[in-house]
Amino acid sequence: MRYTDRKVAVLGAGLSGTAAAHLLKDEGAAVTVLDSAEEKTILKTTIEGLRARRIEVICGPAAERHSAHYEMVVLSPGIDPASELARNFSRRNIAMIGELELGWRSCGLPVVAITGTNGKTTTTELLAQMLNACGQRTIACGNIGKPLSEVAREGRDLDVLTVEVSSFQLETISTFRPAISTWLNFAPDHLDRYRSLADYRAAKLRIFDYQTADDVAVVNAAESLPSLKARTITFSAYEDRADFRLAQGAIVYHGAPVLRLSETKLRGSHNIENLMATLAIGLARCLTFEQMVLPLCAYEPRPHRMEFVREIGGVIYVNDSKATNLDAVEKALLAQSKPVVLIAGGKDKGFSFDPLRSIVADKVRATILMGEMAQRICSDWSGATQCEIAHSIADAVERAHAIAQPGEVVLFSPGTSSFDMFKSYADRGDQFRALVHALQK
Ligand code: UMA
Repeated sequence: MRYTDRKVAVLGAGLSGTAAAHLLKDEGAAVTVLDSAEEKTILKTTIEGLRARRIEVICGPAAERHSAHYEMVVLSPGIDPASELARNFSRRNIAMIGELELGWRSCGLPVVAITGTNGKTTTTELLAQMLNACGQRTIACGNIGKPLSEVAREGRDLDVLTVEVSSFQLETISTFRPAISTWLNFAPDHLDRYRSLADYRAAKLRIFDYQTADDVAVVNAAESLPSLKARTITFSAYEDRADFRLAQGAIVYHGAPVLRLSETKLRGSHNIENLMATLAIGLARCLTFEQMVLPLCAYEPRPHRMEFVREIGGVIYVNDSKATNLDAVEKALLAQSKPVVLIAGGKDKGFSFDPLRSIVADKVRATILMGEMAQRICSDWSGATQCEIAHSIADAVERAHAIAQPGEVVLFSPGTSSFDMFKSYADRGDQFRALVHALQK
């Protein structure tokens, strides 16, 4: 066993930390989980499950004081290496890795890793569905919600892992080497964690750090990336020099049509690039276009991503709760051909909504703002659109219903994360959908 009798601290008792702790226990380590939150705020079943296996759990202020006698520490992605909890260990020079790195070391399978500011989850799901349909056994895991450490423990009979990776996870890798690394796009995000956009980009670029000339990098041709060791395949809906590009309503590869867009259920230029990246990965995994096209055309868009909810009195309601940064809102607005009543706002992630000002002036007739950032967005967009502030999501939906006119779209595309008012973007989107369904005509 890899970690026999090693004293290991795992930071965070969420999905990643819990999976890491169980994996380390399986591998013979003496494990302690430390979490800065009070014990009562953490899932009871999680804590009971850990303690039942003699994994020590320490929560609240005591966790922050507890760093002695460990040989190694495993970090959950949501915990900033610069946080007090993590610095207790780095100050003592205790070896620190992230949960992704831990899972990778134990999984023993080739990995396709997918990063990008937007489209990671869609591409990860699209790819996993396509590979399985083509006979290459895989599961979608990583940032999508299933930690790599959990996959490693399950020991399933798989050919390859399809792993969504975030900048938070990549910050703490030290050997993670995907056979195929995918860079979808880059846009401002997570400025509540990083000091600058350059820091956020540098964390994401680590996806290529351990690749060699035997590996493949699937990259967006519109991005200027440093020179990469891996063999590259490029894609772009805008750049003619890309290997995969767009021509006359089809994705073409080196000039030959591969997939007609009208045959897929995905819409918008961002989704075209997600499809291109998936085809490029399939090509790198020796699949033929004939094999790939059918499963790609069968893929249904997931909830919370430009999801049509309902039409009431000529007004269309769209749930785009997954839009947690400005780039995603911009793409949602660009896809609209009707005047928009926009519901936006949420947690303050450290960026201004000012960059959206001109597209908002162009596409949005009225805006309803909510959450921590409501007042700030209101001043960023002052003069560009009519703004109202709502006190809850129910209030926001009622206000939108009252002002939207036939022929308009009510678009719920918050542009930031949900944690000021909701458990997750999915909880936020579920509440929006339920409120829209409850509206009277
Ligand atoms: N905690 C501390 N101290 C801190 C901060 C947090 O003790 O300073 C504790 C919290 O009290 C909590 C635990 O850490 O108990 C939570 O850990 P976590 O935030 O890493 O959350 P997990 O449940 O482990 O989920 C993580 C990813 N979360 C983040 O990166 C924030 C999930 O991505 C991922 O699905 C999961 O691992 C499985 O791999 C979510 C996410 O929002 C979806 N990701 C970001 C994004 O997509 O934009 C990057």
